[in-house]
Amino acid sequence: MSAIYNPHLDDQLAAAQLPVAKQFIDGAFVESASGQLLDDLEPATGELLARIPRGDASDVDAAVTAAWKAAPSWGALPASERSMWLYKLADGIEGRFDELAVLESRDTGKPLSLARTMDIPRAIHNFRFFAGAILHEEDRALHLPGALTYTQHKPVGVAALISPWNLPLYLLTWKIAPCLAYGNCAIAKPSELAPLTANALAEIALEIGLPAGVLNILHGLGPEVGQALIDHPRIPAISFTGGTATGRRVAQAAASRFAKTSLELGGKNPNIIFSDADFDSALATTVRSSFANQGEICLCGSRIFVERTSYFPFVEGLVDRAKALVIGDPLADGTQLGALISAAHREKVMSYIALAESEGGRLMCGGGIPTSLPESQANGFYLEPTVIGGLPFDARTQQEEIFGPVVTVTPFDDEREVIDWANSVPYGLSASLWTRDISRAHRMAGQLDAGTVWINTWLQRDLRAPFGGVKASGLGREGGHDSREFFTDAQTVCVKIDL
Ligand code: TXE
Repeated sequence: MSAIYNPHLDDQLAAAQLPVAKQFIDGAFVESASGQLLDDLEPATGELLARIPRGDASDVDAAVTAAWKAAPSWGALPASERSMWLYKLADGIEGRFDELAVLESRDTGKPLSLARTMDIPRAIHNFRFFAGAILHEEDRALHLPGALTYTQHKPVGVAALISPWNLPLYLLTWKIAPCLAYGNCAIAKPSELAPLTANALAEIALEIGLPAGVLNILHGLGPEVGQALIDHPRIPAISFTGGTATGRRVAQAAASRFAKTSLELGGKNPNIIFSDADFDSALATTVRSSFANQGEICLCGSRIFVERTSYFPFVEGLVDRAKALVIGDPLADGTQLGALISAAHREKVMSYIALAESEGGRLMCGGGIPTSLPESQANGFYLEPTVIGGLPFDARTQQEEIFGPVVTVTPFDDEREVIDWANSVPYGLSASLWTRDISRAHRMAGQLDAGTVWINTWLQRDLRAPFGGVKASGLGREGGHDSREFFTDAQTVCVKIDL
């Protein structure tokens, strides 16, 4: 959690020798123009973890100047050379794998095992995927009598990349990798709540000698440095992942100056489980899609609809498994659930549990702060995995994004009903559908308001596929060719041929 710098925490930091991040501008680590700092707290303990610069519009100006200075030569490099730089960044992350996994776990409260199996491997994969992808791009040639028309993809130049705290390095590199790969320079802003692996990535860029200005990383508060980025007249593209309310601000700021935007926002994703599904597999995956990363993944399934004939055994299984999840020190072996990102976020999540009860919901497990934690974790931002039943599909708890280890369960009777309920929310990021009836699976997939539909699985990703949401879950797609479309402008060239 970030807060304005508290000098009393200085001694703690010096004693622990923990990182002090800096702005990374024009290939060098520098103080922010304001000279002010923010405190970065460790969610598992509530104690100071690091300090970061409190960036502002002056830092943004400096980064924009550096990025545009580097852009022409970076964009002119052959794809094979940019590819090589991306491989070097991937190797650099891999070379510091253990350290980065610990940093990510401590900065976010997520289990170290998850950082090791998901966050850091995916950050490496993001760079390697786009390093390979740009070697295989093709443009179109269109033939008419008397004319040859062809397309070419020109880099947009400089892009702002703004990411959230839940999957810090994973999501930041999902933006940085294609941005750089397709010939642009980046100004990346990690969340102020989990900034440390981004700082480590800047160290890696420096170590490998990435040309100055190609990757700039700015720290600070969203409404300050983030707002200055989205308002900046010389940033033609903004890729943003975060909350829907912030996404709306980004869209408004960008629209006023016709900047390109890609917005990946919140979700309220349904898991739909039919009685003919593989029960054990549906149950095991639903436990994961409910509580992985403490439920703080935009793709988590937070509304679980189960066909009435299987409802009781399924919910009983879900509750038993939720109760058995090991919650506690993210760094300890065997921990399955760590701490939420901040005290404020835990309060928000808990306010939804209270809301659910006031709406007539029944708490089937969890709902409170765990009481059996060791003293070292007593001030951490933990919350029990929580299952709530008995709510109508249109209760606020079933409509609004909670973004924590809280799910609702609801029985349904037929396909039409559950599609209507699934589509009743303002969001449309993903859905997970469980059935052995192939026709039903395909028929329903097309009817669900969701950017991604998983059938008998969850969170499996092919990075060539478009990723994004509909409705309040966002605008635009990234991944594979869609990332290329976003980070470049297609230009059409028409040549007259004398016949
Ligand atoms: O996200 P914000 P917050 C949801 C989740 C959560 C809610 C708010 O429901 O409770 O959003 O979380 C930067 N101009 N998700 O407040 O504010 C900010 O610094 C430019 C879903 O933490 O959206 C950070 O880098 N940038 C989500 C980034 O935006 C601004 C993941 C995201 O922060 C800015 C996280 C501004 N005015 C939360 N204000 C998902 N879909 O994965 C903030 N930022």
